[in-house]
Amino acid sequence: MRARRLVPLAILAPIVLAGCQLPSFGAYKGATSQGQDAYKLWQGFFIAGIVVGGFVFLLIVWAVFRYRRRHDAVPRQTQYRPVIEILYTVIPIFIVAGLFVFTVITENEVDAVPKSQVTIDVTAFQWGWQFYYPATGKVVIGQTLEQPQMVLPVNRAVTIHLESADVVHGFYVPEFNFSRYAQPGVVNTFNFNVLHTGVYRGQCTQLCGLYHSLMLFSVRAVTPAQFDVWVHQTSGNRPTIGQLKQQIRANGPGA
Ligand SMILES: [Cu+2]
Repeated sequence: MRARRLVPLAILAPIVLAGCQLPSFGAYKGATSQGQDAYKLWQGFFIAGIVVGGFVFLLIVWAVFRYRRRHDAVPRQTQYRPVIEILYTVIPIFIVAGLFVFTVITENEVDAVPKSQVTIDVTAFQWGWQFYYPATGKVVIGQTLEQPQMVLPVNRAVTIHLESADVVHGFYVPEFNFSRYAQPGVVNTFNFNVLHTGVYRGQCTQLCGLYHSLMLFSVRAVTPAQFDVWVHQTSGNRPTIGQLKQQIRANGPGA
């Protein structure tokens, strides 16, 4: 009888588990090595959640059927089960401790700033972005609909110094699984190791005023050779942050 009940489970299990072969659980796989670390942590958390949630769900279903109402008889009442009580206290503590340890390991990997070959100073302002390359003096700047583009090389460590010229902004690149505050007077430093060439959209994630929703940018990852050519091209006469802010105030967003 028991064995017969297990047959549907044995059929269902591979089908359900097969879905777990490529589980992204709605997250980006990460176009940077740091983003991939965050992605792996996300996967681990999600699988842990499925295991715990599935176990709790099975217990609920079991209790519902095992102790459903029968002949108005009160079921046998029990209390003080030290073994079970210790288990349901200790196991969750171990689960939380495990999640904590993996989180700390991932945070240390994502926040590590080893020496890099490329440095970019990113300044957020109302409402746009400036990307400054101190090695060559190259500047990219643009507001709202101009969507300025930060160019960086793949397969090289790139260090970003992020700050704000006015209020708090958020520097967010979804495909990097990465977001940081851009704060006035505080420089946030982090590294990107981009793995694949391509264009990745970015946006401000901190409500920062009238044209916050238009505060967009993109990141273009190119080969190191292409980057070296690009970063040595002169950027020409670029407006300053102050000029762009005046322009937005006078004419609204856009070029
Ligand atoms: Cu902003």
